[in-house]
Amino acid sequence: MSGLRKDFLWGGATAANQCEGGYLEGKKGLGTVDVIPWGENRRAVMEGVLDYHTLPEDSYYPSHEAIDMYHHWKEDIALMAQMGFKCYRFSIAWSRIFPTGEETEANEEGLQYYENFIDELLRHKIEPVITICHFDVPLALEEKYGSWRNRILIDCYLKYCSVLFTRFKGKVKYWMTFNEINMLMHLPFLGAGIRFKDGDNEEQVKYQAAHHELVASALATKLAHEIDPENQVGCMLAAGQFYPLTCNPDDILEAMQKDRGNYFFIDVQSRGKYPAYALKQLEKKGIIIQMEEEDAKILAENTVDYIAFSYYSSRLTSADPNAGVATGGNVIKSLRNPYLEASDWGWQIDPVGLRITMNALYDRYQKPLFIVENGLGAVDEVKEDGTIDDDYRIAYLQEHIKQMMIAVEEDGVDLIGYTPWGWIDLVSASTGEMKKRYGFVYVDKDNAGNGTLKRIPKKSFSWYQNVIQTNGECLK
Ligand code: BGP
Repeated sequence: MSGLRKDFLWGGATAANQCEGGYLEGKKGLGTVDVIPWGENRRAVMEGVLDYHTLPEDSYYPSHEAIDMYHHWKEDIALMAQMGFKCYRFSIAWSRIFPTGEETEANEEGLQYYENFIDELLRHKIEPVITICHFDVPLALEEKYGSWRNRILIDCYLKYCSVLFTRFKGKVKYWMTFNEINMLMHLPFLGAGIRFKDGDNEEQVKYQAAHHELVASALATKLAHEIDPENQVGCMLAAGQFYPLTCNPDDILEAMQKDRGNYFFIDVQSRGKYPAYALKQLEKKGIIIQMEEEDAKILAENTVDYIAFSYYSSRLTSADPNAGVATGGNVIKSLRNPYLEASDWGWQIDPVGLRITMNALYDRYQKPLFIVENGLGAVDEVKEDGTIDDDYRIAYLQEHIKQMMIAVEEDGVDLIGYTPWGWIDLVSASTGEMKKRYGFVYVDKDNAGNGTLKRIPKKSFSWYQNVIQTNGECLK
């Protein structure tokens, strides 16, 4: 018997901007992600240092069509059902509900689209798990107010949340307020729609925006609980424990500080106040966050119910800026760990790191965890007979699930579920590519947007089906 909960939520994860497409259909407005191009300018736009208004006219924007789930949704839900999904983590495109973010009435067409989608999931007994904001802000709010740097975004966001909680009451229980909230510090435009202007103190702008998101998250949690006490609201962290390069105490300290840089957000969302180390650091940097009198109370009284996180890899750091060799990874910088293999994109593969990260999070917060992203981005080849043998992906997931189960069975971590990232191939957030594939289902489309969009189950499809069926007992 597997030690996982009987109602363990096996499933998969995606985000609207990376799979939906239909970027202007159904009266949808533009979102910040819709102006992030594929190619050499992508990174600078995501960092908020290149103004998207200045991009060449022939730029290609992968979110506009993505894998066109907007039109393929029934077929895609049928595939999830075939795999036996217990849940599906997806995001709602804010600008589909409020095209400019400031309408007084929600866009009925957008709401109806998601309602049909949710009803179809429920018909298949698949629990919807919703990310309210996954890297997208209505572009009009960015243009008019500078996105989350302005406190007015809190009201816009709450209006949006209120519509979702009311409309989907009784149908949706699991919510996450912001995807990878700590991404704001690393890719401010992707994470929070922050575009820097001349003369900006970038750190100041980022922490102010973070504060607004943290207050918004707490108020959304409050609202969700008021509208339906059954609602469970989670925060969401781009996780991955930092290891020290050596046992030099300076390296250990550096690893601790780096972890805090990420934990800061979750410390506030889960413990309800700015941690002492953060207050000291802000003071040292001369950053003064504008707060309203009631903010402390709001944060304290509305902490999250569970801790959701993505895990792709551990990270490695040193106090010596010249030590070690830099490597790729999910945006946050890391050194090369000689004990680990890496993916084709340089993301290091560390299944034991998942167990370590789960324990670190559970020790720190003592709240149920939810692994809402994990997976291997790889190049897949369609063989002549039309099949795809992604044994490398199966091996990656096998090892991670093994460690996840050890964390539950031997360490006693309370875990709600597991939703591997990109259960169906979709646009990569960091590179905008299609070539970097995560799915159990292949989608015929290339980096430049060519392809039939045909869905083809890979070898991992039936493998995962069996994992779910045996509640993780059989990983072969
Ligand atoms: C996380 C994001 C996802 C997703 C994933 C994989 O940071 O929450 O949106 O894209 O990483 O990253 P990538 O697509 O860059 O391979």
